[in-house]
Amino acid sequence: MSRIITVGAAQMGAIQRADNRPAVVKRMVELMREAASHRCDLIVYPELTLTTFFPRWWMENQDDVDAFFEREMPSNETAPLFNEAAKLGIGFSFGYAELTPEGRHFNTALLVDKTGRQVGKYRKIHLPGHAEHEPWRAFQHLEKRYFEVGDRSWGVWNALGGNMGMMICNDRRWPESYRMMGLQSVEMILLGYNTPRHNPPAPDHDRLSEFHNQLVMQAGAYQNGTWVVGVAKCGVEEGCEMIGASSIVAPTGEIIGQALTQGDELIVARCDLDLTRSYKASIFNFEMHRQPEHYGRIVQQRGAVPPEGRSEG
Ligand code: CDT
Repeated sequence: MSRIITVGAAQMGAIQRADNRPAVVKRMVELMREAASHRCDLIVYPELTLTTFFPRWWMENQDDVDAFFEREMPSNETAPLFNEAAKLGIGFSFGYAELTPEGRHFNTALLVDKTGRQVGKYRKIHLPGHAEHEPWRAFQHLEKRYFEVGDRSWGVWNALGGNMGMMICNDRRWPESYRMMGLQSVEMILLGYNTPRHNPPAPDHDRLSEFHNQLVMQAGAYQNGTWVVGVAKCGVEEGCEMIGASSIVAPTGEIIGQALTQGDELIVARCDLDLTRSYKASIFNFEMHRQPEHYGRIVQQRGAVPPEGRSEG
């Protein structure tokens, strides 16, 4: 048996502060047309696709912050994307900064099916970075200041012929994100990211940025028997370099398609959702092999010391 979803991972190059939403949406529409020419069922865009990655700046005026947020979806500015998708009969997923009618701020991803129905919404749970101004950094990473932690867990939606889930950027480094969806029989995880190469508190990690990106997506895919579509916003944005390497990862854990550039680039793969079956039915048959009743006991009976208490000598 095979259940094929042809997916396009729409990596986006840098979006500068002066680039307005219509210009960004135009780039998204161009990638969407290219995806349609490859008969894609679904196109996936990055985290916070519509603007530059604004958490890199300390802003004191809330109006300046809110200018990066969307109060409605679709809006006049994003309508061309929704209209083009309906015309082409293609599903899509993208990330944006969401300002709710109640005034709440979330880092959000949306899934729209081929009929234009908004089937799923996810609000980022693992917000990295910091909440206060840290002037010693070349770039801030103020997600903890500008967003609330997502108010709902990871959902899985039956759409486009399969069980679809979403996570956002830093979520991909945490096994819990994949497993919460794995436990709901997810077959394809859509994931956008903005990852600066330089991590100021741990610069020794910088040379491993792409490796860690691949490591977590490949492990998450394999350990949950799911496809993972990881899509970057990358290139040099306002002087800050962000990694690319957008990847489509099979349930085998293998990367079957990867971007080569640091700019707008579409990678396309025919993904058989039935490839998830042998993993879900054998080595990762959760029903048969998981032992959650034995996971709850966190003990230090073997003398483990928390890192801050460890003697370096
Ligand atoms: N956008 C996002 O979540 N980026 C983080 C950067 C971590 S370093 C503060 C990531 O995990 O890629």
